[in-house]
Amino acid sequence: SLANLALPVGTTLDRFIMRKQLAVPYATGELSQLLRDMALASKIINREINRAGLMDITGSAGSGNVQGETQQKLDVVANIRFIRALKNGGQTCAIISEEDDDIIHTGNLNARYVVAIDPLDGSSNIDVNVSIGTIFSIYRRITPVGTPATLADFLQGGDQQVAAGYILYGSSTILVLTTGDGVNGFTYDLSLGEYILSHPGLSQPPIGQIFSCNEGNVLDYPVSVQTYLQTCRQQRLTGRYIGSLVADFHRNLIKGGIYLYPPTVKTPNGKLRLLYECFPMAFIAEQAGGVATNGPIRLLDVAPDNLHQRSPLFIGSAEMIRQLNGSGDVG
Ligand code: AHM
Ligand code: MG
Repeated sequence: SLANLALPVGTTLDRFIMRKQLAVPYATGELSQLLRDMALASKIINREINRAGLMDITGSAGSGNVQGETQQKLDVVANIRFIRALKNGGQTCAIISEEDDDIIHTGNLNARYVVAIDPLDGSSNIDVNVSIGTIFSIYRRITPVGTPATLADFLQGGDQQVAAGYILYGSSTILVLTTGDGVNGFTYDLSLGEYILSHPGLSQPPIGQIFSCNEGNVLDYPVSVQTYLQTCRQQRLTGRYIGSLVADFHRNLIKGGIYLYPPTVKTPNGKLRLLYECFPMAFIAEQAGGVATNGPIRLLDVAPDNLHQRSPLFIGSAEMIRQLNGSGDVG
């Protein structure tokens, strides 16, 4: 049938989502609408990011703030934009965000989905014009439609994600998405205002040349991780670390590589957040043929017990994660 045809490079995201929906019998289109809402919000964020450098310049360039409008940090702006888009879109009953302590209820009691989001990750990179990203994860609620969502909807576990994705605001903007049958990348065409399928069926090379971690913390890493990193150096692999998870992950996904955020003595659970950083990235990695662990176990098998909990993360090319595991107990 038409729905099952492989879609060519150049297909718009909207068309791609529509075709996917046609392939699922009795699909209601609610998830499709939610994905379109996410994409729309990300276009707005993209616009804000691109103007950010000019925001506090007033005067001759004439691009200053509208009078009386107070300056807000970009990650706060992104948070507001995504929440607004998901509220207005109507398919999301509740959201958790890195920017908010508690569950955000959208008022859409009849909506079937909940969303966990890091609206703008890598915020330490904003002020220095380095790539940043958005990470999101979508679940079908388990509480009854018509009632407020609860913690249980968000703590279902990584294998229950129905979709996950990220947007990398880099030298170009790209949205990478999985709904559980592979991974596709859509590059934003600013002139058309559309995401265009540019990276169909992404698969991560099983082995690569790149290792990515914060070298400044190495002396606090578990011995096994230090041993593995020493092998990377002996093999003259390439060390690359941007300090933006989305950018580091994306590069390694395309080129092949491993990203490590290990536990340290000071931070035994690492730094990254399980629900809106590790889970979505792990889902995408596995769908692209990569592997993600927290050290001892498969990352998607970690049972969450808290909205903002942290987890160590080892993610990337399958063979490299295997070698890491071979160097001793991690974590
Ligand atoms: P953030 O959510 O406060 O931006 O922190 C997450 C970021 C990741 O994007 C990145 O991989 C990591 O923190 C870098 O941490 P570090 O500076 O400790 O290496
Ligand atoms: Mg973050």
